[in-house]
Amino acid sequence: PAAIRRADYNAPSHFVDTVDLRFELNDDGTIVSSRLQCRASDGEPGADLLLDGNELKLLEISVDGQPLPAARYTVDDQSLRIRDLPAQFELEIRTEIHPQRNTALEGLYKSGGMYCTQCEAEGFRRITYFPDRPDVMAVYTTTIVADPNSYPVLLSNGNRVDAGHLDDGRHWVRWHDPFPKPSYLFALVAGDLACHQDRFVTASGRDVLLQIFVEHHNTGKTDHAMAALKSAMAWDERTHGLEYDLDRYMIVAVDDFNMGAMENKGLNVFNTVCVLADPETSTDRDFETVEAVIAHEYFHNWTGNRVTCRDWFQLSLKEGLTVFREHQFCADQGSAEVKRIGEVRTLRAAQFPEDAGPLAHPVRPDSYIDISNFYTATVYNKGSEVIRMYHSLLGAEGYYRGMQLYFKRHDGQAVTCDDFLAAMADANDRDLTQFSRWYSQAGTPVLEVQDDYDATAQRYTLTVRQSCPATPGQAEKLPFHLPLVMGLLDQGGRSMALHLADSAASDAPLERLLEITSHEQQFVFEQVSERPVPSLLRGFSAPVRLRYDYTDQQLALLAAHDADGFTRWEAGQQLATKLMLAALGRAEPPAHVANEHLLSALDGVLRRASEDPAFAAEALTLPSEAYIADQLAEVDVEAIHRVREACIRDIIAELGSDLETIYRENRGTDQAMDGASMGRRALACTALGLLARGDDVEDLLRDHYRNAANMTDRLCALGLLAHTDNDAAAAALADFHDRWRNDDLVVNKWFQVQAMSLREDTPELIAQLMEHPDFSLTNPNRVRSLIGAFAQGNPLRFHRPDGAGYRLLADTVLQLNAINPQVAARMLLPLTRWQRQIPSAREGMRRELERIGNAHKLSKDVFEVVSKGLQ
Ligand code: HT7
Ligand code: ZN
Repeated sequence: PAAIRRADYNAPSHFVDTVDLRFELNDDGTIVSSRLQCRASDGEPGADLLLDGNELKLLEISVDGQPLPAARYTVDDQSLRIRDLPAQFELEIRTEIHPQRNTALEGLYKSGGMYCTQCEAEGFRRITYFPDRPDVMAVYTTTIVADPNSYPVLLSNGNRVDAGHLDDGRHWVRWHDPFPKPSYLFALVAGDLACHQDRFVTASGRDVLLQIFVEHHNTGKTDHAMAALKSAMAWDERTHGLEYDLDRYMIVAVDDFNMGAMENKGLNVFNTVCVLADPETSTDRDFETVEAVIAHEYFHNWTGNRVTCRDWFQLSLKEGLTVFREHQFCADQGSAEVKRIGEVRTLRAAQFPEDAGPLAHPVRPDSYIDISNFYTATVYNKGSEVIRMYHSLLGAEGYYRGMQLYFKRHDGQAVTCDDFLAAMADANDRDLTQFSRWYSQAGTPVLEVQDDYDATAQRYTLTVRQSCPATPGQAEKLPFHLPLVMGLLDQGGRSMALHLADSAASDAPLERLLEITSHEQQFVFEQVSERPVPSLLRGFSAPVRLRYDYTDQQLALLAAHDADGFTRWEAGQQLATKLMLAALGRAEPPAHVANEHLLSALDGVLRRASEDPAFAAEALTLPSEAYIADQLAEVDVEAIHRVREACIRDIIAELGSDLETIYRENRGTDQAMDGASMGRRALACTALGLLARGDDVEDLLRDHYRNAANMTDRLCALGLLAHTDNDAAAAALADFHDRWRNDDLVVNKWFQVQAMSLREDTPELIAQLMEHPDFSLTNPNRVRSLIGAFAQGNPLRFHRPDGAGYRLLADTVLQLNAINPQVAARMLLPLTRWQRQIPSAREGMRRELERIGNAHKLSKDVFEVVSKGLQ
C-alpha cells in the first residue's frame, strides 16, 4: 500500500452543501440512499468527482434525476469516479451494506443487538460513496427506517425533526443537524435502549436535553457520567465562554468499540468502559476515566467539531488541544498535582518509548499508510504538552486570548496546526516560528543542565544545553523553543529569591520561567548567598528528558521541601531510578539497592501521608520496570525486575511496620466516592502492594479481598493474589468470576489480572484463557484486557526467554488481522520495540515480526506497523 503525504495535499475538487441520507435497516442487509447537493470548487463544469467507497455494493446512481450511463463512471474497491459533470448538480446513490458481517467496527456495524457507527477517520466510506475527507463539510439530514420492536430507538446527529410509521409496520425517525460537518462526525444508532435523561441550562439561558442511552441491563450505571457531563458543560462556559449549540446532547454506550469514545456531533458513541460506573463494579480509576472521557468528548464540540481539521495530518489540532482541555478540567476537579503526576506517568510510559522507537513521528506527521495507526500517544499526549507550552509561554491570559482569536477566525472551518499557531502568535503579538518545530520534529529533546556557584561573587550560573536524538527520516534537529520553569532551594530547603542578571533589582520572584531557544544558554543569578539546589522543570513544564547530576542528598532535599508537588514526587522517582540503575550497572547484583537517602525520603512520605494520601500513594510507587528500561541502552527485563524487587524488599525491611500501620489506618470498608476516600484507598492499596512483595502475606491479601466493599479494594487484592500459583489465588479468582460472570466490564478485569500475573506460566495461562467461553476476539475490550494487558503491562512474562510471549502475541495478531485490522495493528506495537532488548530477546521479537510480515492478506494497518517495526 502506498503512503499518503502531507506535502501532496490538494483542496477538494467539489464541495457538498447538503447530504440527505436514508437508512433501511433490514436483517439481511442495509440499504443506504443518499442525495448530495454538489458544486465544483472552482465554479466550472467538467472536473471529475472522486468519491471514496469501501465494501459497498452500488445499486443505483443518478445525476440531476437521470440514471448515470455506465460510460460516465468507474467503480473499483476503493472509489467511484464520475466524469463530465456540470458545475452544480444533485447526485443520488443507492448502496447496500452488511453491518452484521462488519467485525472491523468501522462504518455501520452491529454491537450486540444494536446498530451503531464509527466514522472517524475513514469509516463513512463504508456506508456510502462520499468525498470522505474532513475538509468537505455538509449539512446532514438523516432518516432511519427499522423494525420498531427490535429497534425502538433511532438516533442520528442534531435535532429530531420528524417521525412516523410505514404501512409495512416499520417506523422511521428523521434527524437534522444544522451545523456543517465532515463525514467523520456522522453517527447513527438503532436499538432497544434505556435512556437516562436530564437537562442543562446554558449561560445564555438555552435549555439542553441531555440523554445517555444504554442497553437495559446497564441501567443505573450512568449517574456519574451524567454528573461529569454537566460539570464539563459548566466548566467550558466558565473558563472559555464556550456554550453547547444544539437542543440535545446524546451519548450511547456500546460494548464493541475500537477506541474509548467518539465525539460525533450531538451524538457521542462511547465504549461502555468509558461511560458506565458504579461503586460495586468500577474502580476509582474507572470513575476518573469516565469523568475524563466524558469531558474530552464534550470539549471536542468546539475543538474538533465547530473548528475541525483540514486533513488527517492535522489530527493533533483537535486531539492535542482537547486532551489539554481535558487535563485542565480534571486538574480543576481534584488534586492538580496528583493529576499532573498521572499525566507525566502516561507520557513517559507511552509517548517517550514511541518517540524513541521505529514508529516515531512528529506531532503533525508527514506521511502515513493508514491514518488509524496515527491515533498515537505522540499526537494525543505530546500534542497536549505542546498546547500546555503555549499556555506556559504566553501565560493563562495570553493563551485564552489566542483561543478566542482561533474561534473568531475559524468557527465553521477545517484548518491546520499552523492556523492555530498563527492565532496564538497574532493574539499575543509574538513570533512563534521557532515554536512550530514542536509540530515538525519528532523525538524527545534532552536538556542537559550544569551549574556553577561562585561563592565570592554570590553568583550562580545555570548552563542549559539541548539536543534531540535522530528519529526515522530526521537525522538532524534544530533547537526547540521551550519553557523551563525553575526555582532554587537553600540547604534548608527554603525557596530563594531569583535575581536574574539583567532583570530589574526589584524583580526577584521565587519561581521563574526560563525560555530555552538555543543549543546552549546560560542563566546567571545574582545575590545567591549559598550554593543552591536547583529545582528544574517544575510541573514538567516541557516534554523533555532532563539531565542534571543530582546527588542523593539533593534529591532527598527536593523530595522533602520543594515548593512544587510535581517536583517533590519527581525527585523521589529520580532518586529511586538512580539507585536501581546503579545496581543494574554492577557486575554482581548488590545485596541492597535502596540507601539511607531513599529510605528517609520514603519515611518522610509516610509521616506526612495523612496530609495528602493520594499524593503519598504516588510518592510510594517506585518507577515502573518499563520506565527503568527506557533509561537503558540495553534492556535486560529480568535483571530490571530483580533489582526493582530487591529495592522493594529493602523498603519492607526498613519501613515494613510503618507501611502496615499506614495500610491499617487507611484501608476502608465503604463505597464512598469522594476524593478523600479515593485518596485513602489509593494509599492503602499502594502500601499493600509493597507489603505483598514480602513474605507471609497470604492472609493479609485474603482478608483484604474478603472484606472489600468496593471494586478498587477487591481488584487490588485479586491482582496481588494472582501473582502466585496457590489455593488462595485460585479461590479468589473463582469467587470473582462467579460473582461477576454476567457483567462484561468486570469479566474484563478478571482476564486482565491474570494477564498481568508474574507467574512464570502466564503465557500458557493466557492461551488457555483465550479458549474460555467468555473470551472473544471480536470484542476489542476483551482483547485489550487479555492480550493488550499481557504484552504492554507484563514485561517480565511477555519477554520470557523462550519467546512464548512473542509467539502468543504474533499468533493473536495474525488472527485479528482478518477480524479487526485496527485492533490487530495496535496489539502488535510491543513487538516493534526490539531495538534495545538484549540480543536473545531481539532475535525472538524480530522473528515473530517477520512471521507476521510474511503472512498473506495483511491489512494495510498491520502492514504499516510491521514494515516500519522491522526497519
Ligand atoms: N476522536 C476519536 C477518535 C476515534 C477513533 C479513531 C480511529 C478508530 C476508531 C476511533 N474511535 C474514536 C476519539 C477521541 O479522541 O475523542
Ligand atoms: Zn479526542
